[in-house]
Amino acid sequence: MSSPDFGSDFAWGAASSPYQIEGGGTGGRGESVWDEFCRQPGRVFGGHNAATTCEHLSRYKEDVAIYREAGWNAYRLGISWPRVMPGGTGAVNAEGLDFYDRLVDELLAAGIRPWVTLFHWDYPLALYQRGGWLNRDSASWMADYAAVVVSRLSDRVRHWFTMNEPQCFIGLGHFRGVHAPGDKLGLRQVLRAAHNTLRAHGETVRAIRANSDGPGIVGWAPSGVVAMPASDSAEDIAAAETACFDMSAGNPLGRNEPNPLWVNSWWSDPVYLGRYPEDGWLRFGDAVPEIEQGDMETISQPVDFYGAIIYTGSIVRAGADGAPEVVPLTPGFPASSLGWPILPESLYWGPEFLFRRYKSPIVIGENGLAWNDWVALDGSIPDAMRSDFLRRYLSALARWKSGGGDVRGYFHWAAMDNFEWHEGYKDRFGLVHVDFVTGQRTLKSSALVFRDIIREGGRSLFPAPPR
Ligand code: IFM
Repeated sequence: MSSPDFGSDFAWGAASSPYQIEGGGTGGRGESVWDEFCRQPGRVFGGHNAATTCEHLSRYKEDVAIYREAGWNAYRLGISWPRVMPGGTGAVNAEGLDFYDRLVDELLAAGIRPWVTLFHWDYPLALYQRGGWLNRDSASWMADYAAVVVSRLSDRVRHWFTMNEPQCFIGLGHFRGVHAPGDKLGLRQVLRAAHNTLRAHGETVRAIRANSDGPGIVGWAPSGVVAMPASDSAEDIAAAETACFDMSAGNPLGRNEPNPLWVNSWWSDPVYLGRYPEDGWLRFGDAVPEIEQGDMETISQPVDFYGAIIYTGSIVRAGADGAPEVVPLTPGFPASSLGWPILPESLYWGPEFLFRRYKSPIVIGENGLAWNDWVALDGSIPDAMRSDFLRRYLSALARWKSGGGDVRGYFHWAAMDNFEWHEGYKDRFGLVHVDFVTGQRTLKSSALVFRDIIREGGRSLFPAPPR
């Protein structure tokens, strides 16, 4: 295996989403399901909300300047649908669209390529009131909105994600009810909403291609279970690969998760292979969605990359009959402040298994660490755990790349500390520290480590540290 060379085209950067950083219900933005959710007592930790958050809306120039200082050549930003179209469809809020126009210009002037996500969970409340993702029209609502954004920005923006983690806004938002809109629908309705979400992705891909001013590079950003083998034996590797995609009730990941919809194949087989996985179809029985003529063709519009979102995973071995079996983590196993196990090899095996099945270049859409960082007496933010996390995870990715893996970009989550949905502000994910009282931004130590990695093209990352 040679030393990794990520190449000069590799996208190195960090990610954010509009609702989590923008703040300010001003500027003509319409309400989203998250505004309504935050108002409901008990929904969000400490009663926090995103009314102010990072004030990125007014401080975006300062933010782009610090991103530049951090050495990124790319930045994954999201567009707020209700900021562009306050009612979800129809009238466009010129002030909202102008904001993204200026942001894109500012990024380009700083030498940072914008990778734009069209939908990152702040669903327009007005559309939810019209049935939301349960309504078949939701697919064209999203495509119409996307067409407006793409028509305006595609003379400068080349890279697009249609949506971020449908597994979360459907699974957590419409099944488990812990995210907005807080619904606990039955499986049949959840699968219908998921199907419409997939149709919306496909129609949005079409809208991007049809309205682009230049050649667009289009993908999406799903999450899903990542299993990594307990050993290098062929049996354990096969068992881990099976666990990533097998929808049968015998899949230990599919069974133990509260939501079997985290298994990758339910979402990604339709997009990349043009069909739902047969074992999932059997498992869900009468609850499966109605498929109309043309739906699968819409959903499987060709895309250019797989924007994998990977934070953690499970260790899996082959059981007595070869079937996957989860290896329990030892007591005190390293974990983030949110309790997510630290498993750097997920950034080797996740891309490996996803690429084997879908044959699409990988872009790491998100990867990062929640931690309770604070400002030290000397004014620095010595987040040693995040620096170590970065080196370990990126080393695993470098090892995959060195072995021939096709990875085109890495976006750390998050660009800056922000509103972590129902967890409020108690955990920090940023490379940039934000003081939520004064608004002051400071690069954390990990941002400097990341900058060094970027400057040397990742060459110090190899070989990967031991598991
Ligand atoms: O903050 C979120 C982000 O919005 C989507 N992916 C996971 C992150 C951490 O929970």
